[in-house]
Amino acid sequence: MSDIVRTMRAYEILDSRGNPTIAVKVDLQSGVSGWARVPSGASTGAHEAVELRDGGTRYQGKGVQNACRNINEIIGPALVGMPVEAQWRIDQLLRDLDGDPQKARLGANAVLGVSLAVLNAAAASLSVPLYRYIGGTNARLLPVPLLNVVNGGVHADNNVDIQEFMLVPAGARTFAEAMRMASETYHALKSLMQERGLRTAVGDEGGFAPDLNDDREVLDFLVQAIEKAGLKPGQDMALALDVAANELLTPQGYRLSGQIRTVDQLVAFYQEILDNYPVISIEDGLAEDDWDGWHYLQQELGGRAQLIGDDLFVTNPTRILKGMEQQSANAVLIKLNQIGTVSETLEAIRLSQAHGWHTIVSHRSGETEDTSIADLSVAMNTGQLKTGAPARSERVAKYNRLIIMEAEDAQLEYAGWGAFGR
Ligand code: 2PG
Ligand code: MG
Repeated sequence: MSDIVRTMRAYEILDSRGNPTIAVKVDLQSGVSGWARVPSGASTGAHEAVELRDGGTRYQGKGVQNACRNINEIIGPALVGMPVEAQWRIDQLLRDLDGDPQKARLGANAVLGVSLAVLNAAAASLSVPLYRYIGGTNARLLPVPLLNVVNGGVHADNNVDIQEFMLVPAGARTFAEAMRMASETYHALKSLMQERGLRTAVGDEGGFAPDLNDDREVLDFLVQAIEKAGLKPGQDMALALDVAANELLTPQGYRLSGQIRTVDQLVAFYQEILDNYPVISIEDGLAEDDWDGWHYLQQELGGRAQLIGDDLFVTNPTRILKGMEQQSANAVLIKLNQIGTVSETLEAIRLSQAHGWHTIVSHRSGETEDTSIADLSVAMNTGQLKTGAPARSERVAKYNRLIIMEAEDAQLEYAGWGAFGR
C-alpha cells in the first residue's frame, strides 16, 4: 500500500546568492517526510517556466511569499490524501491547477518545490536512495562532472564574455578520482592566476572571475593549469564552454570581445577554438530563437563537438522535438526548474536519449544545499552533470553526494569518455 500525502508546508529560505527561494516539506501518513529546495537562474531563457516573485521593495522584489502561499493554501489541500508514488498523476494535477503553459499562475518555483518534495518523500517512504527510487535497477552510471572554474558573463563582475569555462575530467577511472583531478587543477589555476597578479575572487558558481584580455587567454590558462596538475589536456582532462549566447545578442549581432559578429563569424570562432584547445562541448553557442543559426552550427561542428541546447530547449519536450526535426544540436541541458515538474523533466531526458542525444543534468547559478540533481543524473544514466566549481558548499554538496554513492554502491560505475561517445 502506497503511503499518502498528509500535509505540506512551504518556507521562504535563501539561495546561494542571498535571494529568496522556496523550501517545501511534504509529510506522509506514515510519519516520513520529504524535502525539496528550489534553485534559480540568472541567465534565464525566455521560454522557461516562470518563477513567481512578489515584486515591491521587500528583497528587491524577489520575495516568494505569494508562491509559498500558493503551496500552503492551494496546492497542499489539493494533494492531501494522494498516493505519494503517483508522481505522474500529482504532476499532472499541478499542471492543471496552474493552468498556464509556463506555470506562471502558481509559479514554477512553487510547482517544482512540491513535485520534487513529493519525489523525495516517496523515496524516503520506501527507504531507498532517491536515485534507486527513480532509476530502479537500471541506475548505473556516475556522471562525468562539468566543473565551471572560470566565471564570466552575467555570473561575474569581470570583462570575460563567455559565461562558463568548465573542466571535464573524462579520463578519470572513478568519480572520486575525477574530483581529485578537478580540485588539483582548480588549485593549480588559482596559483597560476596569483603568479600573474590576477584577482582570484570567485563568481556565482565558485569559479575564478578575473579581468582578462579575451576568452582565449582563459583557455590558455586552463591548459596550463591542467599541465601543472600533472595531467594531459584532452586525454585526462578536457574542457567545455557555456557561451550563454543569449546574453551576447544585440540588435546588430552577437557581441564577443568587443566585436559584433554574425552567426558565420561566431561559428568560425568556435571552429578555431576546437582546432586549438581540448574543448569537447559548447553550450548555447547561439541564442534561444536563432533556429537557423543552430542548424548551421550543428551542420558545421556537430560531428566534432557536443553542442548543447540550454536556453534553446529549456528542458521542454516540445522544443526538444522541434530541435530534432530541424537538426539543431546534439545534446540537451536538463534543469528541473526550466520546465517545473519531475515528470516532464524525466520525459525530456527519455526523449533525448531515445534520439541518441546526450543529456547533461545541471544546477542553476542560484543554488541551495539540495542534492536531488546528483541522484537524477545517476538514476537516468545521463553520464554528465554540471554543477559548478569544486568549491562553495552549494556546488560541492552535489559532488560529495556522488563520491559517497560511489563508495557505497558497487553497481555504479564512472561514465568516463563513454559519456561523450568516445
Ligand atoms: C546555465 C546556468 C547554470 P543560470 O546557463 O547553464 O550554469 O546558469 O542558472 O544563470 O541560467
Ligand atoms: Mg547555460
